[in-house]
Amino acid sequence: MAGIIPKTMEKVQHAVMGHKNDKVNDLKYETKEASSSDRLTTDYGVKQTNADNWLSVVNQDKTGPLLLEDPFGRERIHRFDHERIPERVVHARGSGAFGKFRVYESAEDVTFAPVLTDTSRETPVFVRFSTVLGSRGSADTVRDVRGFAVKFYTQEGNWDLVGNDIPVFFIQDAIKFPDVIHAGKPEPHNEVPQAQSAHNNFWDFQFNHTEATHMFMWTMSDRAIPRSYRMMQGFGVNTFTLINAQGERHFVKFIWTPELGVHSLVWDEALKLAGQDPDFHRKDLWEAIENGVYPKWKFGIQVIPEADENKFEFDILDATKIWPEDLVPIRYIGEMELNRNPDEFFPQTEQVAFCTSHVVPGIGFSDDPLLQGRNFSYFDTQLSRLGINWQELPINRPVCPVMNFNRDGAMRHTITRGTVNYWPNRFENTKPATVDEGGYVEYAEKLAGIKARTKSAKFREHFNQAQLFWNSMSQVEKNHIINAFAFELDHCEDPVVYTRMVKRLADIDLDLAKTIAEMVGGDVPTETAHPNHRKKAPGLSQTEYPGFTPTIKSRRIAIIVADGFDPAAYGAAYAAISAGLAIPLVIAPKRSKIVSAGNTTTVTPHHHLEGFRSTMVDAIFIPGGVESVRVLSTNGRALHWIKEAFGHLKTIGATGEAVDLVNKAIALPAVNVSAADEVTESYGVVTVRKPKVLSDVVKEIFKGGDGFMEKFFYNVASHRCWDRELDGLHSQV
Ligand code: HDE
Repeated sequence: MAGIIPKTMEKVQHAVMGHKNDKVNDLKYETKEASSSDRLTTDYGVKQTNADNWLSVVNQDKTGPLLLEDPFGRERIHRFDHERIPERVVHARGSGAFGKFRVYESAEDVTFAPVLTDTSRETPVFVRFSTVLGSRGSADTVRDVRGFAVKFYTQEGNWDLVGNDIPVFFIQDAIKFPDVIHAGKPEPHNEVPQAQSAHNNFWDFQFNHTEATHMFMWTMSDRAIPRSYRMMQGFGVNTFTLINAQGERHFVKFIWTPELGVHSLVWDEALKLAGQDPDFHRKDLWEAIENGVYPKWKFGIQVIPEADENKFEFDILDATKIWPEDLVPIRYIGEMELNRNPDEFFPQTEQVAFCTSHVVPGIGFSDDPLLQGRNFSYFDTQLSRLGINWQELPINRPVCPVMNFNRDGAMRHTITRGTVNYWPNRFENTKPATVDEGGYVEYAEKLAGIKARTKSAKFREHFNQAQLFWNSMSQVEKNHIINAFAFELDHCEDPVVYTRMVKRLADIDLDLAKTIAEMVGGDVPTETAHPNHRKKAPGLSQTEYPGFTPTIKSRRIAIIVADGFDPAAYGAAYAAISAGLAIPLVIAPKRSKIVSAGNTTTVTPHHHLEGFRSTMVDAIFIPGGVESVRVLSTNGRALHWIKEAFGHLKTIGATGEAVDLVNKAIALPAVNVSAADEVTESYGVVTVRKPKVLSDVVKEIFKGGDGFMEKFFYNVASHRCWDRELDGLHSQV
């Protein structure tokens, strides 16, 4: 990653080392540093004198045959041949980080788990974000669900909360997981397409499987193309339970809400980034942590007392249903911060292994049939990926003592002294804990029933919440969902697939179905068996999601210059962007030195216009300068940068002569640019003719003035200019 980003702030690498973090301390002893005083050895410790030549028979300076006896040569190749382990069958592509979790409000009324009640406690965590469908080498920005898996290293053992960025799932019963995944993964005959749901099999399954209807509305929404892992919500999806000191049980859903707000890419940008920068999200997370702009999430719970289990029109154990926030409010009780990047990808991010069945005292399962199946699956999958001793791996082992009579198995590391390896034993060594000692006790749930392959009647209703989701979207989000369906179904060549899917959409909203039928072909439906109930719920729309303070923190802002740029405007903007903890990236026609007008300032750009693309930044700023603007106006790529950023609804700022450059690139009468000295803001394009105005206002910026930079930053913090899209301007340049 080095060289891609400037370090705008003092590097706060691994700052958490200074804090008390039991997991980081635990891992210290496993971590080696390579240094120049080290000497190359084999794995069995013998120093090597030559690491470049396989031992061979040399005859009068001629290269001879290699000798199989060379242990150095063979070890290198054997080790290399076995470097790969099976990638995860789902969620293969991901990236992770260390951090800490703390509750600021005790949830002791509903649980006795110290991780959720002890406000003085800091629990170390490791979090892995992922896509679901793609292979390990696939692109980050594809349309897909994102995994959000958190391992809490608590003093009572590991708690794995293995969630997604979408609160519901495609299926209600684990037995169907292989089917939904097979249908989404590349098709079996030709292994096409990679990391895409836009194909016949995926949509064939969605039609044939009505319980997926709610979930596919979410995956067609902007939630499936996040701007950053740092700007996604996380949901435990399944219903868990909490048990308090009085022995009372509550049903619970877990929610993470990001401090930076919930934001997405636009689809065209996501498509381009998949080729231009397939590691976009991975780099973004790394970069934010290295820059000390630590991602944070609030941790919330939705709680339903046991007695109210059947009070809702949906079954609260059905993972295809949300608990609408107006019925069951989210209670935010804690916060998570990610503040340390892994030291090495493979032993940490790749080998981290999560298990939904790993909960700690005070937290339990419910009878959610999806969760019950997951509890079986995760342990099983770790056996095939990592082997039976997977929990001994440094990243997976708990920070509290582990003591039992599990023994042996491939790659066993722990060496336990003593003469017995069973319980009960004559020494009473390692005996079960009492409740007072913190032993886990299952809740004494009363169970009665007959054996059958069926579920409660409420599980059979599949459209209400799909409608609720659609109705709750803002107009912009509805447009994006329409475009997503139009794209996906256009990639289904089989008319049976897209024709049936259009019919299915009529079960959600007739107008939606009609619009998609027009776009992709198929019969235009005229009636529906499931008219839209028109109800809405809070918290579903991300453009209308409350509760975060708009900020430019960690946003990438390109400053485009060429020789002869205005040094005052450049310097003021660079300083203001850095001060706001955003990342200024200087982009020019070349990466060698660029000199300002009057030769007063020389800058070395971070990238050139061809190497970097507008898709990789959140906003662009162009300072004036007669010569700089003349050069940029004749550079097709520079004009394309501005047009593309405009098309992707990004904030564009320009001062002095650069106002004309923006005008040339965009050339839309509806977009006003500054004609005189005053700062003008129109459709997220912020301009001012007189650079002096800019510098004055920059001085004012932290006083809350109403000048150029403030308007520019306000727009950047608003993420995108939706009005540009609503008025159809984005597609006209
Ligand atoms: Fe998973 N899932 N899943 N899943 N899942 C896996 O476990 C499975 C489901 C989720 O970063 C696998 O270690 C079944 C829902 C995440 O390492 C596997 C069912 C949710 C990750 C598995 C589900 C998830 C996984 C593959 C249906 C959201 C990545 C590798 C009953 C709450 C964790 C692995 C990481 C990974 C099985 C459904 C989230 C095969 C059987 C619902 C974030 O065990």
